[in-house]
Amino acid sequence: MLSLSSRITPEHLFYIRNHFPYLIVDMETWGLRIEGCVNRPICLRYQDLLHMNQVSIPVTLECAGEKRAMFQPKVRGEQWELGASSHAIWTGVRLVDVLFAAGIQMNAIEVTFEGMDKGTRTDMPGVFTFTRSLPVKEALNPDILIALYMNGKPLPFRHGYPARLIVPGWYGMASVKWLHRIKAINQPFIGPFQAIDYVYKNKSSSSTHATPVTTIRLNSTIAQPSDQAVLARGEHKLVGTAISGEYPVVLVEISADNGMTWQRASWLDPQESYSWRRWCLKWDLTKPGTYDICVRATDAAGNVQPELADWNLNGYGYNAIQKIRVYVD
Ligand SMILES: Nc1nc2c(c(=O)[nH]1)N[C@H]1C(S)=C(S)[C@@H](COP(=O)(O)O)O[C@H]1N2
Ligand SMILES: [Mo]
Repeated sequence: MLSLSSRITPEHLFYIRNHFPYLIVDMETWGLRIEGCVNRPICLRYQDLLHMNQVSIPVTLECAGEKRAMFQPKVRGEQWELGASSHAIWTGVRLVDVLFAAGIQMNAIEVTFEGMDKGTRTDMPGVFTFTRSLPVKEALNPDILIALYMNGKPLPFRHGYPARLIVPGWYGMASVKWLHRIKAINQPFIGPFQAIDYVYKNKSSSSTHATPVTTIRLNSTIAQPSDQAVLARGEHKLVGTAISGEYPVVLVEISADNGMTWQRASWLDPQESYSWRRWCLKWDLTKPGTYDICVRATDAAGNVQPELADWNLNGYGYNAIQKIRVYVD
């Protein structure tokens, strides 16, 4: 389910995705360490972070597995349909400020982010933390936050308290929760949540040809009405979202005849980097029957959502034009 009564998702409806059981954080001993290829390794306590310059940025998080259930043929993994996407205003310290405070060295090529949660995997022995990396060039993006607040309140525990990374425009896996260690490294990071999971792979290509999952693909969603809904005759409102991590979304179109003719939807939200844009369309239903409704988004570079999503083994990045069927009695 998608909640769209406001642009910001109410906290109790914000999606949650964890790879491991919840952990216990001891704030007496908690600190955020910045180490590796840096001139001055540092450990910032919660109070230190609270006293640094704070920045607020609205960012939509979307799981790379959102809409996985729509892939044909089906793929393994959580069968997300709609709802693994939510929006909040995040406040915290710019990652770049912290990297410069520690004196990141020229020889660093990536920066890793380690969460405190850990556990086992089914595909290899050992205990792993949820750790991800970003290329240095990305890590220096001034919009990446070490977030301490969500919608003006201290980060809820389920969303990564005391601190989480927010990587705007990227799928959710990049935004590491329960962050406690940042390390600049001079070789590629190959942890399992980087090199095994969150790569686009298909059957024929070897793992060396797998490409990492990064930015959110151009995508739009119909939240209302839902698929297979039975509607009364009269006026209805179609409502949904559109987003892309690459270019601004400039157009959303709806078809009520399975893609034969298209109508432009109106925006409920202004264009804003990194944020979903809600759209709506009034629809007057006079004739009973079965309607195949489609929604497609277009970005500022002229890209249109594909008819078919790029099938991949782990079912990431589904962004085909969404189709639903509704019945009018
Ligand atoms: N430490 C840690 N961070 C994590 C994860 C995790 O399991 N552990 N899951 C990631 C994934 S896959 C997603 S989609 C987002 C979900 O963030 P949310 O639970 O706050 O919505 O967190 C990311 N950060
Ligand atoms: Mo995710």
